[in-house]
Amino acid sequence: MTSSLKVLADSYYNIDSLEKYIDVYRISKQDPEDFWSTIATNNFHWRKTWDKVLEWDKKESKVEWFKNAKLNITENCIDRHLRTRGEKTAIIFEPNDPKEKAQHISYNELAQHVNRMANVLKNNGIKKGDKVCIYLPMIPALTYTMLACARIGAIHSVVFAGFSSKALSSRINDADCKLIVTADGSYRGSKTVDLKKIVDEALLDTPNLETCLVAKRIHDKVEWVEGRDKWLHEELMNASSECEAEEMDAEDPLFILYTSGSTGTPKGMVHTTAGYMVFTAFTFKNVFQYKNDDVYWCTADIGWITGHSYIVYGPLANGATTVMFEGVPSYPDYGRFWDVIDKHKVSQFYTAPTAIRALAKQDLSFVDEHDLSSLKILGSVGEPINEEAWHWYNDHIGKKKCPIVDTWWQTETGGIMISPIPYVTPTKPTYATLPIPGIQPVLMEANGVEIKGNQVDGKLCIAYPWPGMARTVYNNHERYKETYFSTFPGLYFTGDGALRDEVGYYRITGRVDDVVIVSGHNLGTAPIEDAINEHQAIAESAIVGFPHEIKGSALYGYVTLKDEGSKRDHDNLRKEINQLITAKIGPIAKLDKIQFVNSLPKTRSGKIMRRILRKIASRDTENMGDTSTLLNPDVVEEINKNVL
Ligand code: 6R9
Repeated sequence: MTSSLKVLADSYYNIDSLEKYIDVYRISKQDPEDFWSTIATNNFHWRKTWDKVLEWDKKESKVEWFKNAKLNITENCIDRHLRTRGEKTAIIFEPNDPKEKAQHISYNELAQHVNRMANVLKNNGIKKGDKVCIYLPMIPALTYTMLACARIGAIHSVVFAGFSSKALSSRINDADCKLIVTADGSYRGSKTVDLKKIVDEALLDTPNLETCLVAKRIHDKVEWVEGRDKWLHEELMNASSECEAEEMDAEDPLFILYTSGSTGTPKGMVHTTAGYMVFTAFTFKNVFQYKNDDVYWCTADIGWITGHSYIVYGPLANGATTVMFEGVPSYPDYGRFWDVIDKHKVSQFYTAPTAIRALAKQDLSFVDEHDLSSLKILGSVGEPINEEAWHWYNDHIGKKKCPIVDTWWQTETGGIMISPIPYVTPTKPTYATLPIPGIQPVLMEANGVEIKGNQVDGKLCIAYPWPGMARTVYNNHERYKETYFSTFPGLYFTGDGALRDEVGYYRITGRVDDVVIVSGHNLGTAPIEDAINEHQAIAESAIVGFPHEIKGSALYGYVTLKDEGSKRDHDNLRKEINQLITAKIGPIAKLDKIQFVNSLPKTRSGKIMRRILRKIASRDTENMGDTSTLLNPDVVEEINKNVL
């Protein structure tokens, strides 16, 4: 890049006009390495800078950014802010119960909490490179623990605290975690959840896990395994609040986070230190146009990538104030989100379409009771936002004056890839609009030919590496290559379909594979089928998604019974199936509809044809597409006749 372009990119860490966006996008495409290196040089604290910006081994699908640079992400998220904004609130913790006082945790306090926690981990034998599982509700200890891991170079693996003990133990074992941090329990609206009990069950099956640290939250009695279990508050009392940050290599893993694929077990996506930091910080700054006094709130759970990137790392790297909400949108009533916005004067609000749809169904008085005038920007993430929800969000929450950023991205991408930049990119309902600078989307035909031009649709791929991309699947690089880089060699395949309109705006049309997104949670159908098939009366099953007013998609199961099962009462069986799923995966994966069928449509090679089942479940049977590869075409009619 010539020096004048460098100067241009420098001033563009914050893109604040369409002209700048167009310029900086052009620069980023001409020379992505120089673009990212300029962004990285000027906005972060490095102990040592890189020898090479990008190393890309296409054949091995191996990508390294900022090669040989040294840093610690917590020095960027905490220490460097202490001189200029030590007393600024880093985290506002809003508890489940609105009567419990919110906590304002300053950057100075955050530093102390994180260091203390880091020392607790060290005192319990955790060293650089060790894996730590975190199974905590949305309480400050969750953020402290993640950052404490990063401080000492341990790799965190956060497991969403709604997953069952089976799901938890398999993740602990897959990542070979030595220690788990959990809580005695969690609040969820008017209920409590016995987290420690779930952990106790999981730990029956995790031979290499040594220590279980338990945070006190619901002050309930818990079972105790001497030698293994320790109260976190007691450990913290004996720990110093000073802890040197470990020097990390740019490509040292920062965390593992599991995501479901279309087949097989969940994949432990590995994100590394420097690239992830640069990408989440840059995208946070631009997509939310964060200004110094803003209060930013993302409602996601930190158990998902959205929470990692846009509650914790992106905001803190920018010295922002980020809200952490423990509760649910319906407690004590459906006005809770709007109450929290009013109470903390939230300026950027980032949530999921499924929440918007659920809240839009309630009486408008829940919204109108609250002053939402602090809002400047609204965000959406997790699944396609339908037009009706978009307009409700725009009219009633944004009062038609807050741009909506419909942000498309994935666990694997680390951060936002396609999104409007608010007050810069004109928005269009249901469109994620334009790529972030540095991101090169392409649309592909199934036969591997790129679809150029506008007003086209195809399979969404990314043509050039970006710093935030996951580097591998933990312990299984072959699976990484196979899943993301083999469909279209040399390109990252997202698994999503998209269309590009007449001006080049992107609209995501959904998964092209077998992942179903229920209320914003990605669910692979295979593990659910696996769970059901364990039922002694059941022969086989196939799960597909179908459109659902609130959840976006819901699950529809087709089940064939063994002989003994055919005598059983169907409603009882349905109950048992959902109980099994709850135990094996979690309640989120329960089936909305279960149809008992004589057989499933299969291809000659024995694969269930989910495409057809999807159409039946969605009542979209006019054009079934090509059924010529079916082994048993007559079952289709029978299934369709009895659709629920
Ligand atoms: C961040 C996150 C990724 C999948 C992705 C796509 C869907 C996410 C979307 C969207 C349409 C959006 N998705 N954002 N679809 N519009 N704005 O959700 O990560 O849980 O890994 O899910 O979610 O299908 O491929 P993850």
